Amino acid sequence: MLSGIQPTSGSFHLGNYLGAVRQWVALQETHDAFYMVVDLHAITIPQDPAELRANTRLAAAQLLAAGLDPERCTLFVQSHVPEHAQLAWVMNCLTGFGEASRMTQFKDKSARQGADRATVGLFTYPVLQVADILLYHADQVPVGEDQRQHIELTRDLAERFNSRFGPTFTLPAPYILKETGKIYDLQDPQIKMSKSASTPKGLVNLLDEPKATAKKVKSAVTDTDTVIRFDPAAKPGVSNLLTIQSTLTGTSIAELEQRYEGKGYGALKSDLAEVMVDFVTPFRSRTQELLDDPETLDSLLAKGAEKARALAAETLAETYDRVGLLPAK
Ligand code: AQP
Repeated sequence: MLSGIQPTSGSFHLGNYLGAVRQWVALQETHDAFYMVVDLHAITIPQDPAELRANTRLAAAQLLAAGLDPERCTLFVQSHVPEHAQLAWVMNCLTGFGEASRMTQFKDKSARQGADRATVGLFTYPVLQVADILLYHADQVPVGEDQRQHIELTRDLAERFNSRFGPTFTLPAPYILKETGKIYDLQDPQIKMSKSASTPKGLVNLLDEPKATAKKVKSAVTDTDTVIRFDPAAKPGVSNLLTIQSTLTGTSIAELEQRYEGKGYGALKSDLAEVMVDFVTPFRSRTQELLDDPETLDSLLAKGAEKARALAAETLAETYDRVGLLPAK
């Protein structure tokens, strides 16, 4: 099991948490899990160096605050394990230019940046993701729906490598929950909640002031009807709110529909605002406590990198050997 999150935005948003991180916490109990803060992915878009460093620690602190336990999983920073970039080069040499051009995340992100400003790093970042996954022989990758295409690319490249050079890599499968694979923007429930595409009012950052979060939930876009029913096609806004509430409280959607029968959207929003405040308040203080002790955080990340590196170095050595690179004496 392997997954990663970018240290780009400072705070994680609700989509990151419900789509990915929440599953990471659950899966550390049942799997040999590797989780990382993907700083090499972050620099595919211009970053301020001091902010990137601070955000990398902040991302690690948020993962621990969300429930990752370094005794139960391997948590590390991607750039601390140089084998990621090394394997990515080999994988770049197996990837078709047209194949990489079809990645929709690249198309979206480069369109937002402007074609002239998008970098080659942004173009090949799905291939770095391929290397991330293959290094650990991950068979499952817990992510949001927006990453499905990259897992498919990973399977294609693993298969290509295996058939050209002999069985080496495990073919991974995406681990995407139907319910929370795509959390939507609160103001525009047709688009996914995203740090770069959402408006500030549509994006719930977990480290925001709880009061501001409650306000965003209360002003979420719904529809002109009054019935609280889960129907993503006809009622995307209400369905998104039901999904969030159901996941955070462990109450089924059917139960929530029953609870709000005959009640208006105001009741749902005000309950959800309360649920959100109860969730983010301890999350924020736990994150802050972890940040207040950067030495412990750094040494924990160093231990994670050491463990990850042992496995990654083995996979890279085998890959180099299969490809025919002459070993250094
Ligand atoms: N709206 C979402 N619903 C469900 N899952 C989501 N993820 C992201 N948005 C949603 C999942 O979160 C994990 C980490 O994603 P990332 O490293 O790409 O983090 P990010 O850059 O903060 O995510 P954004 O907001 O989606 O970035 P942009 O705006 O740059 O595209 C992944 O597993 C992802 O699927």
